[in-house]
Amino acid sequence: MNLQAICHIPKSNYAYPYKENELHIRLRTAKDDVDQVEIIHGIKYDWKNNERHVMKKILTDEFYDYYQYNIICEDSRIGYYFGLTKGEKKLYYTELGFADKFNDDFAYCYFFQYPYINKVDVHKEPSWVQEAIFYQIFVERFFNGDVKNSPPDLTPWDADPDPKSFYGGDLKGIIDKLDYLKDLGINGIYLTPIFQSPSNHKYDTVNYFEIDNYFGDKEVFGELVQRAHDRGIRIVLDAVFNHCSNLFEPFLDAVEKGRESKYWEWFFIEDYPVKMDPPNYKTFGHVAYMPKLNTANPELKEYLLSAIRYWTTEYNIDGWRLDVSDEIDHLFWRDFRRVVKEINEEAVIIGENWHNALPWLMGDQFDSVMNYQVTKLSQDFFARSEISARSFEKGLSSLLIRYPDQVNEAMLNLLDSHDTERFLYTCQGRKEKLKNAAAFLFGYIGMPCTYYGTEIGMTGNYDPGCRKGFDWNQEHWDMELYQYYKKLISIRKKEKALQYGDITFLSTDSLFVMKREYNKECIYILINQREDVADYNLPKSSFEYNYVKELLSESEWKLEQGTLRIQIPAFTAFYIKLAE
Ligand code: ARE
Repeated sequence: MNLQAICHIPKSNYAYPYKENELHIRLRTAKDDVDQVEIIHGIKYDWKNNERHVMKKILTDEFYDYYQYNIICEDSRIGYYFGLTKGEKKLYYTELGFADKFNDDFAYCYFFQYPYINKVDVHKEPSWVQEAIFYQIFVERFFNGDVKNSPPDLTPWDADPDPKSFYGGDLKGIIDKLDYLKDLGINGIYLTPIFQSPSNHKYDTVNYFEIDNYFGDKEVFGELVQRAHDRGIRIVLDAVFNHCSNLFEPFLDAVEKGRESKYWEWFFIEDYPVKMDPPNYKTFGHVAYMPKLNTANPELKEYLLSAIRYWTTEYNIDGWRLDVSDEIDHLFWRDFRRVVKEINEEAVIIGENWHNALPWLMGDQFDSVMNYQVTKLSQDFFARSEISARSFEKGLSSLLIRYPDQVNEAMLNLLDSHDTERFLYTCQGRKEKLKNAAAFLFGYIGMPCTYYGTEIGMTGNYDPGCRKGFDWNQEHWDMELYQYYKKLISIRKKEKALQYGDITFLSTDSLFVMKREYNKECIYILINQREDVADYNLPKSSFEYNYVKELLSESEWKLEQGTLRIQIPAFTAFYIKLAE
C-alpha cells in the first residue's frame, strides 16, 4: 500500500457538512492501489455504537483515487477513522497515522473528529443554483436601446473594437432584448459593471451609488430587474472593490490634500505628491488609472458595504460577481457575505478566482467562483484537441475533489468571457468543436454560463476582440448553432438528472463519457472529439430500464437483448437518457 499517497484533512474539502445532519467524508489513496476503503464512525460520546461502512470510489485523477462516504447524523459530534484493505493486508488510518490494530477502548485518542456541525457553519447555497442557466452580458456591446444616452463619437456597431471604443450598448438595450433571452431559455444574467465610470468596461468606478449615464439611470435599472424577474430571469451585478477609478472623489481628495485627506488611508499611496507615471501607489495590475483600495480600512469598508446594501435592498437583485476577488482580504468578504445574506439569503455570491479558491468557499465567503479551470480544460480538450478524453476527465476529477459538493453544484462554468478569447476563435472556427464543448457544459455539474453571442457564432480574439457588438442581423447568425444552444438549454431545464444528478466519468480511448444519475433516471453524455466514428456499449445500469432516447436528436432506440451498442459519428455529442 502506498502510504505516502493517503490523505485526509478534517474541516476541509475532505470533511465538511453538506447539511446540518449530513457530513461528507473523503479519503485519497494512490491510484489503483487499495482494494477497499471503509470508514468506521460513531458519535464521540457514544463510541461503542460505532458503524462501519464501505466508502465509494467517486473520482480518479492522474495519480490518486478518491473515496467518499456521507454520514447521516442526528448527533453531529463525530469520531471516525479508516480501514484500508489490499489483498491480505489490512491497515487502519487514524489522526495519529497508520496502525495494524485499533484499540476501541482508546478510540477517542486516535480518531479524526468532526466536533459539531453548527447550523450557521453549513455552507448553504441559494436553493436555485442547480436550476440556473446564466448568460453574461458585456453591457456596452449588447444592444443600444436608447440612443439619447449614447456617448459621442460612437464606433460603428459592426466595427472591430479597440480598448477605448464606445458602441452605445445600454440597460434599455437589455430590456429590449429580454424576450430574446427568455426565448433562448436562460434564467440568469450576469452583467459586467454598470456603475458610473469613464471607460467602456466600467471596471474603474467613479461612483458606486449611480448607474453610468451612458447606460441609463436608476429608473431604467429598476425596470430591467423588474421585467427580468417577470420573465423568471435573475440579475447578478459585478462588484469592483479591489480598485476604483483614479477619478473617484476620495482618490482625488487624497491626491490633492495628501496625508491631510480623510481618505488617505483608503488607498496605498507611498508618498506625497501622488505620481501617476509610474504610479507611486498600489494599483490593479500595473494600471495607473485603477488605484487599489484598502478594504481593511473601516470607513472604506463601511462605504463599500453600504453600496452593496443599497443595490441589494432597493433593487432586489439576485447576487454579485466579485471582481479580482482573490486580491481582497478575507475579513472584508466575510462581512460582505453577512450583509448580502442578511438582506437576501437566496442571493448568490460568485468570486472571480482563476485558481484554487477553497479558502473562499468553505461557507463564510463565496458560494461559487467563475470556473476558469474548466474553461482551460475545455480549451485544451475541445478547442485545441491537445489532451485525450481520459486526461480531460482526470482534470475534471481533480477540480471536483477540490471543493465540497455544494460548491461544485454552484460553480459558474464558462467556455469564454470578456476576459478570454471567444471559444469559437480558440476552435479556429470549427463549430462542431464548440458544439461539443457546449454539450459538455450543459451536461456538467454547476451553473452553465453563456457569454453573449457565443450562441450565434460570434468569434474574436482576447480583449478587446472578444467584445464586439452583438450582431442582431439574424442573416449573419449561425442558425444551426443557435438552435443547438436552444436545444441544450431546454434539455438542461427539463432534465433533473442534469441539474441534480450524481456524476460519474467513464471515458474510453476514443470517447468522453459522463453519466448523470438521479432517482432512477440517468443520462449518458457521450462526446466524440475525433475524426472517426466511435462505438460505445452502454454498461449495465443500476436499475431496469426500457426507455432509451437520444435527447439532442430526439430519437428513440430499442434495446437488443438488454444491451445497447451505440455508434457516435465524428465530432458529435449524444445525450442518451435511460428511464424505467
Ligand atoms: C486593458 C485593455 C487590455 C490590456 C490591459 C493591459 O483593455 O487590452 O491588455 O488593459 O493593461 C478591466 C477591463 C480590461 C482592462 C483592464 C485594465 O475589462 O479591458 O484591460 O481592466 O484596465 C487577472 C486578474 C483578474 C482580471 C484579469 C483580466 O486576476 O481579476 O486578469 N479580471 C477582472 C475583470 C476584467 C477587468 C479587471 C479584472 C480589472 O474581469 O475585465 O479588466 O478590473 C491567469 C492569472 C489571473 C489572470 C488571468 C487572465 O489565470 O492567474 O490572475 O486574471 O490569467 O489574465
